Amino acid sequence: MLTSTRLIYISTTTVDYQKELETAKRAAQQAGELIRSFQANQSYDIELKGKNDLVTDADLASEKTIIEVIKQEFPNDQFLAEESNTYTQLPSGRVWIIDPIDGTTNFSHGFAPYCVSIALWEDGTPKVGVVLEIANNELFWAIEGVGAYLNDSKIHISAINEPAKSLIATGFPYSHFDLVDPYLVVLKNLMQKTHGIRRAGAASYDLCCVAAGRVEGFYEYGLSPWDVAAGALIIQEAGGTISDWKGGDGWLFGKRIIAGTPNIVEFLKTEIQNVFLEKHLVVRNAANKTSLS
Ligand code: 2AM
Ligand code: CA
Repeated sequence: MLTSTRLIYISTTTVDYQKELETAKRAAQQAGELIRSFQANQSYDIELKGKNDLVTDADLASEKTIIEVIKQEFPNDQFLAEESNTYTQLPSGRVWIIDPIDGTTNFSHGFAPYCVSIALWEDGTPKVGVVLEIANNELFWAIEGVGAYLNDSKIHISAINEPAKSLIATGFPYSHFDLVDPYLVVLKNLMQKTHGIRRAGAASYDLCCVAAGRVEGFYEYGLSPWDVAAGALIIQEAGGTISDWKGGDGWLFGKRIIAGTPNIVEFLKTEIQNVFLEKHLVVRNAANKTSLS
């Protein structure tokens, strides 16, 4: 029997990046199986890369699997992957941006969600994004210009535009605590102005929740390209907006992101800019990152 995913492909035979999408999905599913087996056997070792910065051998095995699967199909492509990354800015050409486990802290506690995130960017533009939430086996994906999907169903951002009726996702600071005080002021204000705040613990999943209309907005600081590269395309293809905290497009390496419905992005930007100092609103890239990032 044809799945609706196949029907989408048959009706859009001219769509580029289908092979890249299928490869990314296959890599994500293989990595997901691997991560589930680590979880089922409780057989992973945890190391600290920095304060609260966990890496397990499941992260390393997942990254190896994903890169191997993609390299088999696209041997000339570049890779920007969390556990082996050396890039401080996006290289030109084709680059796969990979988080082998987004939400490693969640994974290490057996607390869902935790995800695999795989994106293909080409000359600074996202082309394909795949996020697999492993515990619930939700596969979010998008191709530039084709739309955003959860498994076989098209997804769209929420129709709610009023802050007072919106649910907002965020992440809590985990290692650079310099900005905790203004962060808490923003949090307190948003608690009072919205339906509430959610903290899932995996940024790629937060972004997919925006795309699927489960929350209206998301903001965080301190994230890396691999946390946001796939989810951002999925949001854009679902009709949403991504911005850095200044309202610019420096969110991939910029460590400050806002995403959501267009109106809620404007609302969150204003709330953040009302509280954070000007100098804290922008971090250009990892090369000139400060202790405040
Ligand atoms: P990670 O699991 O890939 O590190 C949670 O707020 C989000 O922040 C997750 O997407 C998580 O991704 C990211 N993050 C980055 N560094 C982190 C850290 N040291 N501790 C917890 N989350 C971190
Ligand atoms: Ca990770």
